Amino acid sequence: MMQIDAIRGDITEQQVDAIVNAANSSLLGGGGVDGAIHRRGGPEILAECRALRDSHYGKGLPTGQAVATTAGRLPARWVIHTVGPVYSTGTDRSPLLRDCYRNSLRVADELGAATVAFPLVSAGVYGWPAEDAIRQALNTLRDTETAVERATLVLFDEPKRALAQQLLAR
Ligand code: AR6
Repeated sequence: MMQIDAIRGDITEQQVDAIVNAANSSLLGGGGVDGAIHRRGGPEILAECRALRDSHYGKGLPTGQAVATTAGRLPARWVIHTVGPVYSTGTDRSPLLRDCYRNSLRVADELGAATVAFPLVSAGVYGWPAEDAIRQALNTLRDTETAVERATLVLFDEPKRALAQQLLAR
């Protein structure tokens, strides 16, 4: 069974096989996690993203899906780019949020990645309430069939890490 951890940290510093990027469907960069990954990983990642757009995703990567590139100068070997849903009070978009974690694990399996680090997808620019984002993340990681050995949820601040730890302990 996959081990699940929650730590406080910076996703770009994780020494794992693959880190997940909270991207947007353009795959061409942005702020938050996405900005940090491209800034620290260097131009190679963006070049691969452009090639993916040209070859497979002319209209962009759909919300909930995931695709991999190499990781440039980052310690990880791969970056798995996924597109979280923008939070909405009118519609329940949580199935799409869970798809991000499920599909990222599927891509990790295809790569043969044994260790994967996830940011809290959608919980920044995309406005998802942190506590629910953490619940969705942990429940989906726990319920997904995968050969990945360890998934680490990397939280950017201490209150979120503490909350995740509390939910994990249940
Ligand atoms: N390491 C770990 N977590 C981080 C880091 C980091 N270096 N930086 C931010 N966080 P966000 P989203 C946390 O906005 O909501 C981009 O412009 C942050 O505090 O990165 O899915 C993309 O291009 C929050 O808890 O992702 C898209 O347009 C969580 O990571 C859009 O933002 C996710 O915040 C995606 O928005």
